[in-house]
Amino acid sequence: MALSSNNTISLESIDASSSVEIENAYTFEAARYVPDGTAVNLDFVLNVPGKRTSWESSKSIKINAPALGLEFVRVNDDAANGNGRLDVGETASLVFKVNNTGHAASLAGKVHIASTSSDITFNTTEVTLPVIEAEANQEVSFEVSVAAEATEGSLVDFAIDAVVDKYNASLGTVLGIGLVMEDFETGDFSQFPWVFEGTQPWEITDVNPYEGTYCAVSKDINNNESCVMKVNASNSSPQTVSFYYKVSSENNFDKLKFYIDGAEQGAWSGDKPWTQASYTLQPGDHELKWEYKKDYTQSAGEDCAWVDNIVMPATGATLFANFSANSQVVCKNEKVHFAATTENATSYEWTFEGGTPATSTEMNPEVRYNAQGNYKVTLKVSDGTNESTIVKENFVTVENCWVGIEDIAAPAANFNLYPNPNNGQVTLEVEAQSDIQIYNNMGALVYQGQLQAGTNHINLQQQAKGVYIVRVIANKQTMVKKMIVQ
Ligand SMILES: [Ca+2]
Ligand SMILES: [Ca+2]
Ligand SMILES: [Ca+2]
Repeated sequence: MALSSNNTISLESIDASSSVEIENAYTFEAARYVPDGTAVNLDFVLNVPGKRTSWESSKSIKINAPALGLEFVRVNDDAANGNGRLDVGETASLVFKVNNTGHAASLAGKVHIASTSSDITFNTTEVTLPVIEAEANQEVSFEVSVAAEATEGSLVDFAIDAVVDKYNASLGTVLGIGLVMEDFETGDFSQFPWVFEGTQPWEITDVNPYEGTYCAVSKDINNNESCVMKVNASNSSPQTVSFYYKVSSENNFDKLKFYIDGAEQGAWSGDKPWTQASYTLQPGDHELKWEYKKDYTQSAGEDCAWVDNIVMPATGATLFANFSANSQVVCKNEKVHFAATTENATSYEWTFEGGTPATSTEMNPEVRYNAQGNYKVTLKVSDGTNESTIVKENFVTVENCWVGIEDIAAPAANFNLYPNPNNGQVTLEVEAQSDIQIYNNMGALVYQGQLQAGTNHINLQQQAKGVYIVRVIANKQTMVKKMIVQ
């Protein structure tokens, strides 16, 4: 933050036991990027001519700024089959929410989307983001089409980046295409490699299925007997397994039980109509098992259990390249910190259009750009077996925050600056009224104001020691000098 007005004001005399209030005594300008809630300490010194003592006081103020976050909301396929999922050959909208959890409204910006999947095409990869008030949010949506050749039950990824001036947020999300479902409509157990255990297998029935013509039903068994059917599933990301069940049995004693990897997840008995059950599967290989088991005595109802519409985890690609950056709008030669966010990757191949370095194999490289423009970033990752590549067009915007120090010849804006190095107190001499901007070495504006023809004094003692770029603009000409505060 910089004081953009004179940092010394004069006071008239103050009567004993009284106070004066000075409105708009100081004005401030915050840098373009300041994290929300950053504390700024202001020190005040009151000097009275002729008095040896000075009075000091401090005040800390917080800077309000936007703070952006992104979340996936839903698949809007109301214009297609309306099942809330992406299906093979379908065109739908992906809805995301940009949250501004900060204490200041965000400026208008943009949201980009990309995918590593060749089964996905976007109507547009960039949408405009309007101003978002503090602690408010804005939904944005992207129209996507799923190729007719896409595999039912495969996974696709989406990488979303919101950019609002120097503030940004990134999100990666993975969705399944269509469903891998056992609905027993083959009329047998041939669709999946079912295995049967217990006293009796399960069988297919066409009596009162949950949906369609068929469902699975446990076979007629005696006391102390069981019917078991099980199938293996494999998923690379946390996913859901769900199914519909129905029971008619001796309540609390003869039960339908569902197991994941041998661990009981649910048990139902008595008279239960068709009901959906849903469980999360952690990544890995899993055994899904349904068992109807009777205790040692008594029977009730139809003495069996039914299962239909088992939704298995989606399969397919296991590796999705994605990355984020600390800032997507930077000054020339400002460092950009990239971070690969792909899980399970073991190697990284970055390509930075217009960047230095132009390529990297680090997980989290740092890159500078030396010319104004919008640049593409490509990341290819590998886990030793699979590869995945994501291309983000116009990912980095490089601004000409200051003119190159070495390539200036601007007589109208010529100025003297001394002493240099200095302790933060600096004198500037200009020939005509000029605008002045001072940037720190991260490209952040720390001071701006106007210089009058002649001698001007600027106090930067509240700024950190280091190298500053002083830019003076007069008569549409710009002159830049380097200044060292020590
Ligand atoms: Ca759908
Ligand atoms: Ca069915
Ligand atoms: Ca019983």
